[in-house]
Amino acid sequence: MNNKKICVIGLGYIGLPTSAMFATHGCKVIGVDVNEKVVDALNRGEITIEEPYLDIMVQAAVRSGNLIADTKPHEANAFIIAVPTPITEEKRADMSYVIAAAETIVPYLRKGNIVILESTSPTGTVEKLLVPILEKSGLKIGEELYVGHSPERVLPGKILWELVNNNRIVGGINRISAEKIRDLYKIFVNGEIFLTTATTAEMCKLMENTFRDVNIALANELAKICENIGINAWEVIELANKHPRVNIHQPGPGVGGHCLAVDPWFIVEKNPDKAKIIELSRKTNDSMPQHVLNRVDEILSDIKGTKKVSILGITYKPNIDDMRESPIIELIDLIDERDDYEVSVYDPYVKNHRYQAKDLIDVAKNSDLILLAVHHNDFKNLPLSDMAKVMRNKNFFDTRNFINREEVEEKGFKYILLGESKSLHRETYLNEVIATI
Ligand code: SAJ
Repeated sequence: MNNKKICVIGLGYIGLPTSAMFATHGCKVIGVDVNEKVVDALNRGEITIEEPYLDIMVQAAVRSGNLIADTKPHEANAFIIAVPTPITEEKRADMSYVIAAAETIVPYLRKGNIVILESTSPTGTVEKLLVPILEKSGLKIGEELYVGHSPERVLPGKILWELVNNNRIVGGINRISAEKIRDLYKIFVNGEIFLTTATTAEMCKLMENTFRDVNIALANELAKICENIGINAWEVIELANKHPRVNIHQPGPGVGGHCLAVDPWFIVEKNPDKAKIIELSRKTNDSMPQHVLNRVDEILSDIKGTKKVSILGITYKPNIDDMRESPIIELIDLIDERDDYEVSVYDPYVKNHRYQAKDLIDVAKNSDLILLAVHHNDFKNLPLSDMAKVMRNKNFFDTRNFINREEVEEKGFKYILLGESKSLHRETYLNEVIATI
């Protein structure tokens, strides 16, 4: 058991699990949030976000007396800032929550304390934004107050497992800060902890998500190219990835979430003349909802009057309830701007969307096209026959290569796949190739 007292600012997707983790490892944790509802719920042992097993862990932590919530910070040994860093309309990092969090802890800082920024931030945030605020405490930074950045790296849906087992980067404003922060995380982290400077740690975090975004952009570009030249991008990717050093990612209707669709812009913001591939990749991924709509236009070009599109899935990725930056929301907005379309959606994880149908049959009523937008496990076995019965035209547009083509066709649908030729059917194409050899 250890007797550390930790104050976590921000009780969201990262702050709450991190608080519960420290608390169930024997620390006294004060979780701080400006939202009273979140604070009250936590003090009752309840949570306001969805993440597997988090409810059980939080309940145990609160019952043990090790985790309490408040709207104000308390004195502690360590302060962890885990507040959002959203993006503005101008694609710049909105640092107002980080600034506010840093300012609220200043009166509570004491000699020997540690301050850690976990929020994903543009490079230079710790040294140029955080440190000047913390200096108001009168403490000598790096000697009396240890400061650094340790970015979260966990995947929504697997947060608890990844918090413990992922490797972690700790960037300090000096070596002693990094070492103190490492020792704190060692309380629950089983992965390796690597030490570096604060600015390097900030860039590592941004590049991890940028790496993924750029690779998805490459896959999306490939999808568009394959549609033009009459081959199947998914097949290209599967076969190319047989190479031991190639890992092309998956195309789709766009990239969402609060990380991949946001973080690359933080690099562009600080390096507009240099970050060319990064910016183009962002724009490529952002172009996908419009590209999907262009394909819908083609598929339904023969239909006169208002066309109805039924969208399956609106979250930013499968098997979670998170809709932040979801490209499907963008797609729905684009369809909304058109007078010739009607839209209905069904997502088992989402309750109150304005177009939400009550089930898979309801969403398909009078529809001209089923558009599989998110590959939730729930969509593995669709009631295709019953859906077909209530539809006006039986088109199935799979943007995730998720649904079995033969099964869909057997039920009388025309199957269209994102990243595949518009004109040539795959088998027909293969036959043609065989015939010409
Ligand atoms: N996507 C594709 N094609 C792919 C992979 C993903 O289109 O091949 C799309 C998804 O549909 C989704 C988006 O990308 O819309 C992002 O999903 P994701 O599962 O790749 O990542 P996130 O945003 O949920 O979490 C990422 C993770 N980063 C990396 O894997 C490098 C996670 O570890 C980070 O902690 C998180 O960002 C974060 O908070 O930064």
